[in-house]
Amino acid sequence: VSVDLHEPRTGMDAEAAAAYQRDGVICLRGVLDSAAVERLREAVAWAMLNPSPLAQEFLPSEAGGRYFSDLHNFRRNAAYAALACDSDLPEIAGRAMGARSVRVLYDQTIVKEPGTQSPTPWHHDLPFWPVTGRQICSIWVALDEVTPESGGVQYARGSHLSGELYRPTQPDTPETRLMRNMDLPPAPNLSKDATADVVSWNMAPGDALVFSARTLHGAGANRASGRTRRAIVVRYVGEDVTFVEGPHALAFAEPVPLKTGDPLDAPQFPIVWRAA
Ligand SMILES: O=C(O)CCC(=O)C(=O)O
Repeated sequence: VSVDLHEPRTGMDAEAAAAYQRDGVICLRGVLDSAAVERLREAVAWAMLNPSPLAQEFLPSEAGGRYFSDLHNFRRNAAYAALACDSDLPEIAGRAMGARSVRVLYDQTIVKEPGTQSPTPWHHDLPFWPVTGRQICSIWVALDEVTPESGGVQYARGSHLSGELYRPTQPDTPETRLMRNMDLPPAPNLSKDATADVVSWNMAPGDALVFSARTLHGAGANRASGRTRRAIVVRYVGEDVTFVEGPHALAFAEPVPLKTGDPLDAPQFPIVWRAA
């Protein structure tokens, strides 16, 4: 695969929204200032010392490197809450998706330490999640410099428009076999496809990727010696999104009091932005 490497855009304007709609992904420069980045680095360090019951180590300790994930920290940590609910992120999500109102779906912390060999397999997020609709996006905020060597996330440009859905990249166990969408076909490995139209970005701390839940993406190993790759990803939905009962790959700490077809009107999913 050849990856088209870009620099981030400078603002969430109409052109950026059109690019998000067309390509399924954009990268924005300087969404957070350095003080906010520092507060969130401290929050990630806190989360790694105090992991929630839904935290995961994606690698055995003897594998070398470390690939840590935690979920829903905006509900237990003020710095995460400020990012998810009170920063520029909700408005960026609303303008990109063309939504009139924006709710937080959840947040995820992803830390890939240097020497982590395992790639993030190609996938898209929607089949993991208990929702359906068009207005579903993630904002992946870099807390470190990100380059191809440190495992910058790669995206298949325009893949959100294909209409295809692929199974979650869960290990095959009796429990995961019962999850929704595990009967879908596996996502193609675009790293092996010379014709794939793949884009990625060189990012500075505070830059952010905005991408659709339908856009195929994956990431390589972190081969950058001495440079960890910390990110907080906040997932947002607009008003056209409804709930789908599970079980799904994405777990919530508390039961979600909704039925299939309901709007996401529940305390887990606060409204954080409305169009003027
Ligand atoms: O950070 C990564 O390597 C993958 C991120 C990802 O898959 C996501 O945020 O949906």
